[in-house]
Amino acid sequence: MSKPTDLIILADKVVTSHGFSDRPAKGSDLGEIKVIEDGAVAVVADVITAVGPRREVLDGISLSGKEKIIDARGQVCLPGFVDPHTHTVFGGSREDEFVLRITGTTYMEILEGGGGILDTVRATKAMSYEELLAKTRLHLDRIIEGGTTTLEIKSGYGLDFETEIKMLEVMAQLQKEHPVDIVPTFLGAHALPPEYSGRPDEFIDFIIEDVLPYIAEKELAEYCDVFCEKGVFDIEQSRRLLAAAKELGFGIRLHADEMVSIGGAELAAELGAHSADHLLEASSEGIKKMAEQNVIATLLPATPFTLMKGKYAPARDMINNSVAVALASDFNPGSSPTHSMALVMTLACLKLKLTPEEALNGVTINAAHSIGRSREVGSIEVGKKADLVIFDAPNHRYIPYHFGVSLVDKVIKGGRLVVERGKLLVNAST
Ligand code: IZC
Ligand code: ZN
Repeated sequence: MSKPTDLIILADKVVTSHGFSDRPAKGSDLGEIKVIEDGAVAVVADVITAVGPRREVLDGISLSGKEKIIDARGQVCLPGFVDPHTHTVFGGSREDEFVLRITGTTYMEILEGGGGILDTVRATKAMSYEELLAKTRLHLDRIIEGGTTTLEIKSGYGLDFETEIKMLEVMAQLQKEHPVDIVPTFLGAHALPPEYSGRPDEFIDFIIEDVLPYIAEKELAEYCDVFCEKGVFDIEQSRRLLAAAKELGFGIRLHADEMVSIGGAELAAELGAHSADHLLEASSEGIKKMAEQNVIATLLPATPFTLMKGKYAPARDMINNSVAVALASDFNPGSSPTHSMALVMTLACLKLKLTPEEALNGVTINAAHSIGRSREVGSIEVGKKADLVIFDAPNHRYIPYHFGVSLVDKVIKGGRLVVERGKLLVNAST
């Protein structure tokens, strides 16, 4: 006998991709979504057991009278957002750098001058584990209130053994206690620390020999990433690090071709990376190779927006070349101080010229593919985790259109109501 239903959500519209759990949505499929009018979702424990028109769903289940009903008529129900690229664990903030950039200093000039990432490294080192945990917890509260139910988080503000591990341990602890799901990535090669000045190869050796094996043994990260960029780590250093990481069983991803075209997209394809991210300057050859090797392009339009670059990733070229496009916030204290995936959808529409449907798949199912979670989350389909968001909106297009305020009313994470009227409930943490 089937288990009794625990939760039923009724919504004016249930909007989701369908059939892209095993392969990402590419080409014209990126715009494919299902809009179920007068829809319902049934949940047993933390799993979706039925989704469809209200009458069909209600007729298909036997009601015990004990199930909780969320009546979201007049609203839209979407899958929880998946954010596949963030730097959410960090000390301090960088509003002074924000002002410097407005007045003409570039992001890379600030980094070369010992600020930027290195500023955050100093602030992160200065915080105790408990302080960092508390600060990150607050960010996660706001993140889930914005409708994100799964996110990737990178280390990379330690650049030494102790602080990198401290960051990853903060993630592990919050995975246990916070309702949001975290996918941890090790980004030890995020910048060259001053103590290795002029010796980047030795720093890469240190990461490969002293840090990576420990993280692998303790299972503190699933992915390994590198800031592969002119003036940071070059192609050869990135290749060496990522090849070693792959050998140890990490999935690999890269910050690639963000500022200068140096062959990051090609390297991602060569190494069979899961995802290459940013890609503003990716070559057409690199884009073709990514398509051939099924590397996901994770695009982060809030970053060139913040950096006032006036240039965005060639999303349409990628889509036309059958590269799977995902979207992420790049939440970090420097180049993207936002974790709003609704804003990312707006920027994807206005700057990358994606349709709202393409943007929606970019922040849900393709984002789940970017971090290896497409079988569990990213769409409202039977068997998937009940991670759902209810928006005060008449339809899904309204969400990127009406920007600058959160339209999130409720968030259901693993079948539990954790956000109501846009606020995290006090008993939401475990
Ligand atoms: O803190 O500036 N691009 N890493 C690479 C970042 C941005 C984060 C930061
Ligand atoms: Zn990043």
